[in-house]
Amino acid sequence: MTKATPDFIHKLVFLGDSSVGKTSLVQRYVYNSLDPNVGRTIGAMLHVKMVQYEDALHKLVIWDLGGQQSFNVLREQYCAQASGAFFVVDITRPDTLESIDSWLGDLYNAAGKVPVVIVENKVDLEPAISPDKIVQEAESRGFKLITTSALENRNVNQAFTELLVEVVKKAKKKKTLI
Ligand SMILES: Nc1nc2c(ncn2[C@@H]2O[C@H](COP(=O)(O)OP(=O)(O)O)[C@@H](O)[C@H]2O)c(=O)[nH]1
Ligand SMILES: [Mg+2]
Repeated sequence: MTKATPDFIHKLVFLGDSSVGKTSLVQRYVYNSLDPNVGRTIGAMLHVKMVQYEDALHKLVIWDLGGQQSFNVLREQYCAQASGAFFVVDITRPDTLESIDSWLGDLYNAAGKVPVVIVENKVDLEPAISPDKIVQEAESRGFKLITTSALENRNVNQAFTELLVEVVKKAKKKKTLI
């Protein structure tokens, strides 16, 4: 078997409050499974996925933050050198959208202004946040927005594609891909 050598490597980080579904989204995307007993992650877990996009092989190194996410120092270390980030919202919990500024502050301090995709997760459940509010939040910041269900495997691949597209677009602008 030939070993695939990636043309590009991107660090993608998952941001968002506890229990919004970060680990479930990663599990679904990388392993196409959902461990029903997925516990609260301790530390940070790295997962790797190779993706072919625009005639190049991209290695996605996906970081999933664990239980100590409330400590800002750790958050910045976690975000360092990130190429892009997901901000995950649980549509049944309005407070998970309110925390966006705190998460983005840490991301930008650590990694600069990298692309962000807002992920509205748990769309299989009854929403407690008005969709308009999330749209407005995304539009005002120029972020892509995608609705997902890790449970029902809805739009999970698309979320990663959206972020990869944005990351590649930004890298091209900086001419680092040429
Ligand atoms: N109904 C529903 N539950 C979900 C979904 N995604 C995750 N969950 C559940 O939400 C809980 C927290 O998920 P987890 O991935 O551990 O969240 P994390 O703390 O952000 O990593 C678990 O019980 C998951 O099974 C979803 O799309 N729909
Ligand atoms: Mg987790």
